[in-house]
Amino acid sequence: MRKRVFSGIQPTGNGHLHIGNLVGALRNWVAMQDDYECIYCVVDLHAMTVPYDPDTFRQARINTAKSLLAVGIDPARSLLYYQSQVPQHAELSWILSTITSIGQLERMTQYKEKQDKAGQNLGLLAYPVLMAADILLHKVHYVPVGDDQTQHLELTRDLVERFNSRFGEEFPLPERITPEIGARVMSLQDPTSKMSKSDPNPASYILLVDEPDVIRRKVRSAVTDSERYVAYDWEKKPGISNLLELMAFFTGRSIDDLVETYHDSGYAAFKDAVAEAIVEGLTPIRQTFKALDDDEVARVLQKGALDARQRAEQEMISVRKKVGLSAS
Ligand code: AQP
Repeated sequence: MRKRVFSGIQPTGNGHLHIGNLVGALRNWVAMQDDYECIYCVVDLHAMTVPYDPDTFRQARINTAKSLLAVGIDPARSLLYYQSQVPQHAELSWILSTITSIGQLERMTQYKEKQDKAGQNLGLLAYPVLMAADILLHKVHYVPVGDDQTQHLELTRDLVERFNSRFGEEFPLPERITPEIGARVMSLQDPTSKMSKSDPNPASYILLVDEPDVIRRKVRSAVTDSERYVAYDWEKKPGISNLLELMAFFTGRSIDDLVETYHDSGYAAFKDAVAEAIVEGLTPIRQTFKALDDDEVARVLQKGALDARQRAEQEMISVRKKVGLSAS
């Protein structure tokens, strides 16, 4: 039997994804379809934990779903659906919340970072419990995520151990899969903080659907340093190191090879080369995104939700029995 993989992505903002999402997570999502049974989810319930506009949320959810299809998630091979259309996610989250310590949730970096702009809502605090439920609902073995999700996955693993010892063996211990290069793509405007789609400054991120000229402008304005040579050194040159990692990803060349080529080229020429590599890599994704029809995409995700609900219900029968909630 093939091992199972689950991962989710939020339709925050207008739902468009950035190259951090692609490099840190989505490239693994696509590659894993060859060897694993993959389950991918647009986690719309998660996205409601920060301020959002209900009138544009439908389109944001569709934009995220279209981005996943455009990068190569294949619904014929992988299960793809909206989290809100599979109510077992919320049910399992409630059960897990009863064995979660509030102190552990309050220590989560993401909670601390987001509570200023989101306000201290209970959903934001409970976010990692819902994420644990997403993963455990499908009893998966691997979770491909970026570096920023390490803490949340640790909590999931703690909950597995707590649940299994309190109620009996139910969930396997999931493992995180993170790329060696690009696990944390940094903001172009502040290379010490991660690239994020809810950053108010659009120059800080490159979207998968950004037009070539927009990409060139954003890379040209990327914050670097006052030196003149290209080198890979996260401590002293975070801006240049970030660009090197991006170029390595989009060209398939090694960092050492790139440093050798661009060491003395000057920052302007290096940035031009980085921009062209990104433009070339994103063009087919942007074109596929534009060719997709919203209604057709909605139908694909509804079909995914139907399958996911059936599978989730099978899993929940066993969970309900263990916690004393079985129907008979
Ligand atoms: N900058 C990043 N570098 C590498 N990986 C990243 N991921 C996100 N940002 C980076 C990975 O993308 C997946 C989906 O993330 P998400 O949208 O569900 O949540 P997030 O981590 O909160 O992403 P953003 O862009 O920062 O969204 P907002 O601004 O809405 O909070 C995850 O696997 C994540 O690791």
